[in-house]
Formats: sequence, C-alpha cells, structure tokens
Amino acid sequence: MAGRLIVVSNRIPTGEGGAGGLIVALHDALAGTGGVWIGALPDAADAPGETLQALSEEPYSRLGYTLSQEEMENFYLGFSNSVLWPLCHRRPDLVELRLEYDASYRSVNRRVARLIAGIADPDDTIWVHDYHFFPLAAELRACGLHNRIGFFLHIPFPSLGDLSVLAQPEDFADWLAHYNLVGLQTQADVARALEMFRADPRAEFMMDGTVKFRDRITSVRSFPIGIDVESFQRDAAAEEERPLGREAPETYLIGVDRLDYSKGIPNRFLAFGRYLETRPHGERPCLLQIAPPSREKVQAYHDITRELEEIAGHLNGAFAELDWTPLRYIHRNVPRHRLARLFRGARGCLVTSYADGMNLVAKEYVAAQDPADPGVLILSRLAGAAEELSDALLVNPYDIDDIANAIEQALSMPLPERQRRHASCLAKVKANDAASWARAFLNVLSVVPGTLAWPGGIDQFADGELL
Ligand code: ADQ
Repeated sequence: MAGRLIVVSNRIPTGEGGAGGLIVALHDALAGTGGVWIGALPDAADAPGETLQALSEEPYSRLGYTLSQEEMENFYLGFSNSVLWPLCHRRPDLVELRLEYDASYRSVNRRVARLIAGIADPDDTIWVHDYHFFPLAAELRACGLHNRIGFFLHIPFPSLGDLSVLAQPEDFADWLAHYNLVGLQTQADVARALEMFRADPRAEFMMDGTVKFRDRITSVRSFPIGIDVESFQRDAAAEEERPLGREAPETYLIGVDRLDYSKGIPNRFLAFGRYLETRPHGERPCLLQIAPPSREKVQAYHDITRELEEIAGHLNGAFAELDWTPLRYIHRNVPRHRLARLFRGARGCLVTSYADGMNLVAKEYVAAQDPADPGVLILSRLAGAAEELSDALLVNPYDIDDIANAIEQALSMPLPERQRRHASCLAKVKANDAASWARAFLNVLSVVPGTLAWPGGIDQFADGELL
C-alpha cells in the first residue's frame, strides 16, 4: 500500500482491555502499516464536534470526534440502531422511521467525511466499518476524494424486500457503489447484495464480476471475520490452572451475547426448558447465560430484557431445587480471560441467533476448547459462522424442539465424535483468523478496479450526463 491506512469505525478504542476480535484485527493491521483510526469519542457533547481530537500517535494515530446528544439519539440510537439494525437483521417490523433520524444519519456522515477529507492524502487507503457509515464514501467523493475506499459490513446484508421499507430505498445501492470494494461476511450476504444490484436498472454486471453503477465500478466479496485464535487459546489454557470454583456449576452449557433481539435468547431458554422436561433421570446440567444489556433506550431492547427475565423466572420456578439453579442469567461483562476459561469448562455452547453477521462467540468457544476433551458447539444455521463451521451441531433457531434435541445430543455425545467435530471447526477457525481477515480485505482493496468506469475521468461530468 503506497499511502497510509485510514480506518473509520463508529467507536474508537479509547482505553486498555476489552479488545474483541475486530479491535485486535484492526489494531494489527494499523500497527503493521502505520496509519490513522478515526471514530466517535464515547461521551456525547452539547454540540457536534467540528474538529478531530488526537488521542495518541503510537503505534498509529487515533483521532476522535464528538457526537452531540441529539446525534446520539437520532444518528446512533435512531437511524443506525432503530432503522438499519432491525432492517439488516430481518426485523422490518421493528423499524422506526422518523425524519429526524434520517436527517441526522446523513448529516453525521457528511461531517465525518469533511473531517476525513481534511487529513487524507491522495494515496491513502480508507477502510470504513459497518452500518453507521453506508453513505460515507458518497460523501467523501462529494468532498473530491478519489482514494481507494473499502467498506466492511459486520452485520447481515439486508434482503431486497426488507430494503423497500426504507423511506428512500434507491439510495442504498447508490451509497454502496461509491466504494471500490464492499466486503461482507458470507457468500449468502454477497448473493443478497448482488440481488439488490441486479434489481436496479442503474446497475450493470461486468465480465470480471464487478458492478458498474452509473459512472462507478464496485466489487462485492465475502471476507468472513475471524478471531485472534492464539491469544484466546493461551488465555483458556493458562486459566485452566485456576479452578472455576463457584463461578460455574459442575456440568453446564454456556451462552454469551450482547442482549439483543437478534441473538435468539428467548428460544434458547425455552429449548433448555424443553430439554429439562425430558432429560435423563438424575442429570442436572445448568445453562450459564451471560448477556449484558445494550442500547436500553431503544424500546425493542427494553422489551427483550423484560421478556427474558420473565422466561428465566418461569424456568427456574418450574425446575429449581434447593441445591440446583438450572438457569444462571448474568447481566455483566466478564473479563476476556475469564470468559475463555468459562468457555473451556462448558460442555456445550449455545448460539441461536435468528440473524447474525458472523458471531465471534462461536469461534471463541471452539478456540477455547481442550482438543482432547472438547465441548460441543450448537450453532444457528442462520448465523454467518454456520457457513464455515458446518461440523457444529447446526440448528434452526426458530424450532425449539430442534434446539432441545441438540442440547441432548451435545450432552451425550461420545468423545470421538466430539473430537472429530471440534477438530474440523478448529481448523476452519485457525485458517481464517483476525489477522488474515484484515490482510485479505486490504489485499483485494489494493487490486480491485479504481473508482471510475472509464480511466481518464468520467468523474469530471455531473452524474447522469453521459448516461
Ligand atoms: P456482536 O453482535 O457484538 O458483533 P459477536 O460477533 O458475537 O456479536 O461479538 C461479541 C463479542 O463480545 C465477542 O468477542 C464476545 O466474546 C464479546 N462479549 C459478548 N458478551 C460479553 C460479555 N458479557 N462479557 C465479555 N465479552 C462479551 C457484530 C456482529 C457479529 C460479528 C461481529 C464482528 O453482530 O455478527 O461477528 O460484529 O464482525
């Protein structure tokens, strides 16, 4: 890469610890090449930030801008998390359309583009992350930037039908076409993105697989995200010396999620209850569910929190005994090294998302296992991870009996079958870790066709003038 790498994400890492796969992957990519990471500062201000604040210079510079309180509500909780999040997670019924959300989303993207344009050199590569910034490349182009700009969407690509719920659905394809490369988690996501372009009369498919959209050329490819396998394995093995003690019951399954309606936690609880009704005599396994609440100001998140408390209460009411609480439901964040230890001790892990870009918990659970005596991953076939981890126990997250049967199967699975399934999943997790994900994306971004449909600069003409 000739110039610097400029990474843009909604949040910028501001402190020590709490590093998930994404942060680690981007940190490695930036530390290797040098560059800049730009994102919003965690605390909202009275007014939108019109400048970038330097947070650090080593080993790469981190620059933050402030969102105003109004933007937190309308851009972040509003358009990003009450329109785009449900839309991409196949819940158009939860979409809340409001003019002020739409206006704030566009104006934040415009302002962030201006801030980036103020520091970008012509040979810098810009890598934009996630649904908060669909229109960012279009805004950067409007500022006159011709740089290579890539986009990675961490969540599922919406279906064509769901897109029509947007007030101006035609903007969506146009926004994406301003990127040189659109990276998605799975082949299924790529298929949905191409379906959207195919249905759009402004798009044309080129012989080399790229999409020509008006005067622009864009490429759409899948780059399944991975985790930092070695560090997770190290944590899990090192912590093994420290017994879990009262932190975990003797025989348990684990679920770890941000508390979100897309993660399918109610059906997981109901399926565990169904399993308990029919379990073999004398077995008393527990489900340890760790799910810190998120985005609580959004009604749908408030509702799912209440629903889960109700189901958990019923389940423990029906099955608990004096010395056995079947469901332990914890609303806190757990430090990563303890999480790795809890994964290693669990006989199974339940990932039952109704829709999920990838689901890193599934990969972390596989990495944390002892290969000699591994637990079993029960994985929703609607999570992106299922495309790679086909030797997990794949379940339909809408089918409670299917999940209950998988729990029974996991708890009674003979050792050779557990080892075989685990070895197959681990090989896939290792083959595609966080660092190789970032490398693969940046390599492709550096070779995909440039922005313009015709070298020489159709860009100098106004949109549509030549069409
Ligand atoms: P998320 O929806 O946040 O990510 P996921 O991929 O599972 O979902 O990542 C969650 C991360 O947070 C994992 O690293 C997990 O260990 C950690 N975590 C969750 N609960 C925790 C807790 N209580 N304590 C400590 N750590 C916790 C989005 C998309 C996913 C996609 C990722 C990355 O929704 O589909 O896989 O981005 O692209």
